[in-house]
Amino acid sequence: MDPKETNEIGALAAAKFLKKSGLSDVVLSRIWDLSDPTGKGFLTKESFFVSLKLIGLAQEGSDISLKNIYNVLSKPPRVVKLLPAESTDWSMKPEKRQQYEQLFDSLGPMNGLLPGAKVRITLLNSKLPMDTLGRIWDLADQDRDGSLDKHEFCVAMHLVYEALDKRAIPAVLPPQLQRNYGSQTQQPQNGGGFDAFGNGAADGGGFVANFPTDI
Ligand SMILES: [Ca+2]
Repeated sequence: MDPKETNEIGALAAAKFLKKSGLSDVVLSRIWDLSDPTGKGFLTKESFFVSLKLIGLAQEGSDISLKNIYNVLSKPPRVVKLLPAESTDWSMKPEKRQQYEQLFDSLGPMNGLLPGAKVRITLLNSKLPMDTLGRIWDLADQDRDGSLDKHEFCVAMHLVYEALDKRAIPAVLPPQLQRNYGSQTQQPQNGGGFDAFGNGAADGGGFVANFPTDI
C-alpha cells in the first residue's frame, strides 16, 4: 500500500471530514463500515463517494444501507464546517437599516436609485481598501445595474461597517442580506456588470471626510 497514493483518503482525514456532517459517531461508524467493508483503513475515491451518499441518506432519515445507495437524495449531503453562529449571521439590525435608509435618502436618489458614482464617494470615505470596497460593491449591487436601490445601499453600508469592524467580507452575499430573504424568489442575474471601483483613479475631491462614523 502506498500511503502517498493521492486517490486514497486516510482514516483520520476522512473521519474529520465526515464529522462535519453533524451526524452522531454511531451513525458515522456504520457509514464508515459500509464505505470500507474490507477494513482497509482508508477510503478510495469510490468509497468516499459511497460514504457521502450514505451521509445524505442518514441526513434525510433514510436507512443507511448499500441497497439504498442509488436512491435519489431529496437534498445533497451536507458536509459543512460548523462555524460559530456569530460569524455566519450577517443580519442587519432594524435600527441600523433605518439609519442606512435615511442616509440613502439624504444622498438624493433619482427614481429610487443612487448611481455608482454617487455611492462611490460615500464608500471611499470609509477609507477601506479599494479591493474590499470593490467586493462590497459587487455583493451589494445584486442586479448589477450599476446603481444601488435602497435595499442594495443598506447592504453596502452594512458590509462597510462590518468591514470597519475587522470582519472579513463574505465571498457570496449572506442569505440574511438577500432581498427576498425568507422567500424562494431568485433575483435575475443580468450580465453587463458595472465596476464602480475597477477603473479610474479616485479624484481628490472624493475624499471628503464626511463619512458618517456615528452610525
Ligand atoms: Ca442595483
